[in-house]
Amino acid sequence: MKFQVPFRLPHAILPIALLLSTAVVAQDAPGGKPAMAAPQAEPMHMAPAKPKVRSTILTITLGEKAFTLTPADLAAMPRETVTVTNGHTKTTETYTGVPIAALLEKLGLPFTRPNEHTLLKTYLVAEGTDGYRVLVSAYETLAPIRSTSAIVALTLDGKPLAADGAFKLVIPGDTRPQRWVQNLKSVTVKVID
Ligand SMILES: Nc1nc2c(c(=O)[nH]1)N[C@H]1C(S)=C(S)[C@@H](COP(=O)(O)O)O[C@H]1N2
Ligand SMILES: [Mo]
Repeated sequence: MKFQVPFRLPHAILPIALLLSTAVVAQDAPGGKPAMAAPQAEPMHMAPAKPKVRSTILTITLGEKAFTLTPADLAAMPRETVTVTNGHTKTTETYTGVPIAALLEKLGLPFTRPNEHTLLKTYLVAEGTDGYRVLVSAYETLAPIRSTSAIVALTLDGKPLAADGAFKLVIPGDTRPQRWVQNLKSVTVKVID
């Protein structure tokens, strides 16, 4: 097929047009860097301000409702075991602990049909003793939704968590362990308006 040029551009127009387009790009991107920075692979997080201290007690809160749980309290609750790949160490890890669903149930939010929409607009702020905090959607912690439970782990490969404290949040399916809060000290549950 023959490409038909509708009219002949005067030879001077093309360089001028190129110059103009360069000027627009330069205005968008001071310093010659692209205006939209490419997503960076590393680093993904900032170091928390407070030192790491072993977690020994877990506080769960939803508005006025608050519970403090000891390792023995959690060990007495129904537990689940999850096998995950730690994207950081590239190893397979087996954690046992209490599903977040059980904590939500304790706070009056069991996964039932009448609660489904509330759970869809509920989030958790999980905090470590060092002040490291992450957000998790309540819905994505539930086994009926993601086929595996997010848990408050008590043991790793059958042994206590050692340096990771008494409790560690483990979210199976995360390809990086950034949300696996070590030395977990609190889970604050919030329902958006
Ligand atoms: N309390 C707490 N938990 C945390 C962190 C942290 O700084 N504090 N770092 C996270 C990050 S960024 C990673 S990669 C994982 C893995 O930790 P590791 O260095 O023990 O493998 O822990 C996550 N959990
Ligand atoms: Mo990390």
